[in-house]
Amino acid sequence: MKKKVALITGITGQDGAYLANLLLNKGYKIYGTYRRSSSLNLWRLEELGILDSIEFLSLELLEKSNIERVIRLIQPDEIYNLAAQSFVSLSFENPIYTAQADALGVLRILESIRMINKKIKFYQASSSEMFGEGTSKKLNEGSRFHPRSPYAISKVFGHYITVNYREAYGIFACSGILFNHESPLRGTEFVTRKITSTLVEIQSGRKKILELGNYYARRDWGFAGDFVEGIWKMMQTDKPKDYILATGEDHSVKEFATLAAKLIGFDLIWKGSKPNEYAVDKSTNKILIKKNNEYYRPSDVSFLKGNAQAARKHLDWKPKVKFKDLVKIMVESDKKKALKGKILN
Ligand code: NDP
Ligand code: GDR
Repeated sequence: MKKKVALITGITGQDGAYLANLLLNKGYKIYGTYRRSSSLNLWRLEELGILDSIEFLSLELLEKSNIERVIRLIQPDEIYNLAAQSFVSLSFENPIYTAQADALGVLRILESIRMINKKIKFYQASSSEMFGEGTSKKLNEGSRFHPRSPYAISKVFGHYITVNYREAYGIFACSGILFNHESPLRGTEFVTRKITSTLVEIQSGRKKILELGNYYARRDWGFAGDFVEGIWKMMQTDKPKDYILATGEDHSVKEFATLAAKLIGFDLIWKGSKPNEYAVDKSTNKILIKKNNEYYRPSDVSFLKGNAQAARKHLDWKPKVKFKDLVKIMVESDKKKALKGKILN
């Protein structure tokens, strides 16, 4: 039988690497796209040991002709659009670039599919950030969007344009509304990996302190390896539909940091009062974690928790890795890297 061909935009990112690994195990031929730059970001694919199994093509979300050329050339069966300016904080500094990439970039791909071959299946990486502020209840596919950042607003456009191309042109186009998912391959700008990598570096004497923004924010954190399975399952159904992927549990940044510190071997004591609490290492009495206003966002989302019942029912998907194990996996990986003297990128 002919191998299925998948195009993964954003293959150099966290989800791109895990998804490529999954699809390779399922026998796909994988084309992955990278941004042309002076230094290629291939460490995740190297860590998974799959760098040599992927055909690379350069693709920039801002260039329609570039996108069209890539799709015409490889004629994929499935396109997974994971590429995005994905850091919420940065979207406040670069809102126009973020909208170009995360909103119009999606449309450029969909338009190319419409022109070239409407049979190509399309997956869009939508985000729980689209729900924004509102409720501490579990959110489902019918919950209202109230996006709170240029990133989230761009993702809302990407989401609805995907729905529109499905409804208007009959393209198999679906969105996964994914809640936060983390791993040892997470970028160190995101809070979970910032916490595990910095605390490990403090332990090995390379850094002195961990400075965070709003550590009372609560998120529904899962493991990226589980979530890419759900992404693939969405693309294998008879009828395209949008699904939430989430664990259904919420924890605060403070809880994440406290557990990570404990697993690394620090005995933390939290002192002071909200919102100026700080954590001291009991054995040295030195401040280990403190607040830095620089990491606050102009408007943040304080609580996100998802209900993935629909994915469970229709896709037979459920996350396997629990919060405590996720923190442990990330801490262990960073400890191992630090022991080998590696840079915690
Ligand atoms: P990453 O930030 O790790 O990866 C983003 C990828 O997009 C990288 O490969 C990056 O390339 C590429 N990219 C960025 N800008 C452009 C551009 N202008 N043109 C082409 N490629 C570009 O993100 P994740 O893997 O964590 O997330 C994957 C997708 O899922 C993103 O769209 C994100 O918004 C979305 N998402 C993620 C969630 C999560 O918790 N991880 C939750 C919900 C949605 P380079 O390596 O060169 O920077
Ligand atoms: P998020 O992830 O914005 O949810 O977006 P991030 O880890 O950046 O922030 C989560 C929460 O932690 C608070 N926070 C800090 N965040 C960072 N990065 N650094 C800090 O020092 C810090 N201190 C506190 C934040 O304010 C926030 O409330 C991620 C990305 O992967 C998106 O692309 C994706 O769409 C969403 O998850 C779902």
